[in-house]
Amino acid sequence: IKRVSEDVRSTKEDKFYWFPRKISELDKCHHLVTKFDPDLDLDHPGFSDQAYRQRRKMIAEIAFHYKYGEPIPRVEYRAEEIATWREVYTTLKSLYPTHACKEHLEAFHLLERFCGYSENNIPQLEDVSCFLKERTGFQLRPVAGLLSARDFLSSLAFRVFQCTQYIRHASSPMHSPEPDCCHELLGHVPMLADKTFAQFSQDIGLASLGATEEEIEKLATLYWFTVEFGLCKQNGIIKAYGAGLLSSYGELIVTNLLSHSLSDEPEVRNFDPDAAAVQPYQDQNYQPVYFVSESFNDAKDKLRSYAARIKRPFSVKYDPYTHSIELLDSS
Ligand code: NLE
Ligand code: FE2
Repeated sequence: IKRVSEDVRSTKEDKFYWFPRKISELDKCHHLVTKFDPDLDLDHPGFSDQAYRQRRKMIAEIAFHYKYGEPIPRVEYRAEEIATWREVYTTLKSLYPTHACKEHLEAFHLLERFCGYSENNIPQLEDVSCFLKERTGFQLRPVAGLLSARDFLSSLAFRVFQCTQYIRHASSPMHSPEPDCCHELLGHVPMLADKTFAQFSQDIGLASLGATEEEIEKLATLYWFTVEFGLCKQNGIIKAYGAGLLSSYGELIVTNLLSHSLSDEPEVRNFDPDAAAVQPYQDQNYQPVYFVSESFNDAKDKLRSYAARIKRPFSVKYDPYTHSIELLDSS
């Protein structure tokens, strides 16, 4: 509540939330939400594992100290962490040929060749960030846990993806309600290597800058049903492109994409941003509803027309040369 009054700036008679205008100001976008914290959440699989909680704290320190422009410090992962990674990696890899969209498959192949992706190695964020910069101009920065939707989305406006660096607890490899490095590296990173998808992600970010709380909530929900849990049709077959699916073999199998008829459980609907933006979602367990897009281009166009209808006292333009936001007065 306090943050609200602090963050509302006024220009002329219009009030809007503070937002970063240049990429280095993402250093100020670090507000965590305490959901899923292994120290606070009794249901967290690591709650009674002191060693795990200690390790999470160590890795979180990297994110707390990180400043824009620095290389992302490397983590030397431990044998038990690599064992969890191996379990997740090998199972998902066996599902991708039938369940993942072609953009994911292509990028995954490149990541194995050039970025240290293998069942025996947890790739380093710094290496992956360099790879993405070359592909789509996206880059990573380390984050200690789940960020507020406003801070998370605003980084996307700059083609910066906030990435966790710790790994899920060994007792629940097939699904984690919170992001971890399996989710980021196996779910998000391959998709961010695709040009159209990268633009789609940045568009959501740009739409969020200075938006009202209500609009942020809707954009975060849209993000949830696309970037996290989106499906798309390729050659008449439903495939996954959402990172939350592509990093959870428990959920990827349960979606039962291979035998879907549109009336089965879970429910699969055609993507419509106005509907997706207000659809209640499940963030503890598997989704009861998914949205399927015709293509990324189609999803991008639909999102753009949704975003154009959001009322703001200004419009924004990203300057890729200076990594900054230009404000255009639209009143
Ligand atoms: N459920 C996903 C997984 O197990 O990797 C993470 C989703 C984070 C929003
Ligand atoms: Fe995610």
